[in-house]
Amino acid sequence: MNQTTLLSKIESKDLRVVVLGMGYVGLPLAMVFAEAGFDVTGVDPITEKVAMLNRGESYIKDVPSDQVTRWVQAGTFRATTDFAAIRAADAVSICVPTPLRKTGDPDLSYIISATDELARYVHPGMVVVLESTTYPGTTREILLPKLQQAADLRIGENFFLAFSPERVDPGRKDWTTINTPKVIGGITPACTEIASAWYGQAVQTVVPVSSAEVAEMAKLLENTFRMINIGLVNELAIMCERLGVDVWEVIEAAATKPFGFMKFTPGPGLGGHCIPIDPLYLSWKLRSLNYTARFIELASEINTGMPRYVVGKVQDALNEHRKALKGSRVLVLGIAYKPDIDDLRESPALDVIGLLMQKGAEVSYHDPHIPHFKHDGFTLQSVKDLMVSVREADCVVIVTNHSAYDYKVILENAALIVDTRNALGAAGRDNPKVTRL
Ligand code: SAJ
Repeated sequence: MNQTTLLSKIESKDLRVVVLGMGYVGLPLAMVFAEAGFDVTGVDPITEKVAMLNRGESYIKDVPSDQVTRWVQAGTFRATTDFAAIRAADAVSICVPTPLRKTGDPDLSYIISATDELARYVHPGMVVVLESTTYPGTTREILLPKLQQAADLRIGENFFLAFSPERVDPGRKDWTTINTPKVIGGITPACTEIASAWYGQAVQTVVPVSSAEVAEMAKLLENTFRMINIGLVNELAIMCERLGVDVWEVIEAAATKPFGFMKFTPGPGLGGHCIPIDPLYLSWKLRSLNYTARFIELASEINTGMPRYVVGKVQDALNEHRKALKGSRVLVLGIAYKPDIDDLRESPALDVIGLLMQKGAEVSYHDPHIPHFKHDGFTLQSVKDLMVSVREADCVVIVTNHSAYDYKVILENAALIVDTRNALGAAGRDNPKVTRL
């Protein structure tokens, strides 16, 4: 089967789609393809996930169960742990994790194992799109050779391979998989054309680019941009403290500029599964090319240093009240990596808590979205009665500013507060009980 046959299958929606990885990227994507009229099979190695999906149940907050039920009952979506489903597929999207190893190097094991499985079943007449965030060159250097060894595949003639970065922001309602523009870059122009035609049937806007590397790099720019600007305002907070200037007021003033400026705010560090990780894929790749990505490395150094900076603030605040950090009761408010979610991945709160414990503080936490957690060998439960714990604490540290908190009441009842998010606003400025970043 060649390009013409594939294009007609795409046009007629007869294309049989497989999505590898039923996570926060793959499941919404599978639903968007099903919505567009394609027959979709979700493949995931976790049997419980597969069983839930086949019962029409969703475990991803952005995907309502009735959406899964609709397509399961329509017979156009099912899930399986068996990669052999690829044998009958015409099109495959790979949506697997790309974390970092403990060493800080990229962990491509998920991409490699998915590609090895794919190579067992790939056949002429297929289009494959990698969505997982990775370093420029992965699609061409890792996927293409593995897949081409597998069968009589001629890239751009009877087999099409592209990269399209996922842009899923869990919990966001305004920009979702279907309406967020989708960048797509192929190994060859024909690959870009086929992948764009396929995705163009399902998402509102496709942005074809000239190569897989451009698409891989565009994603890294998106998230490196955020990481570096967050690092900039974190360093600005450190500089403003030395200057005796309120960094929050400075940022609010700068943000009145209606053009040429984008507001970021300082915080206790950088959490999440994207921003702290994706840029390190880029700096790692550049190191292999004997180039040091200094902006990324400097921003990463500043961002990863923020938890220690926050603990220093706690120490100084207690010291002002003739208390040692050692033995003091410190209550951490909010531990998710950003407000109003329950995701702990890479959360700086974990580093803040670990450092406070190392220095001998009696640490407790409260998070309305995270009742308990285990980290680095310790398990903590969210305190039962927030206000009792606020009153009992020698110092309260606002690490994640969930909107569920009544900051006015917390301010009234706390002896001391370190506010790392300007959650208290003006009430926290020039207040002897409050220390801000
Ligand atoms: N953070 C700051 N200051 C800021 C912004 C964020 O300290 O001004 C911290 C957050 O507290 C968090 C970390 O940085 O710990 C990352 O925050 P984020 O707002 O970037 O949220 P993420 O990690 O959920 O990023 C995702 C990204 N989406 C994808 O990669 C598909 C990012 O590109 C989005 O821009 C971002 O969501 C968003 O805008 O919500």
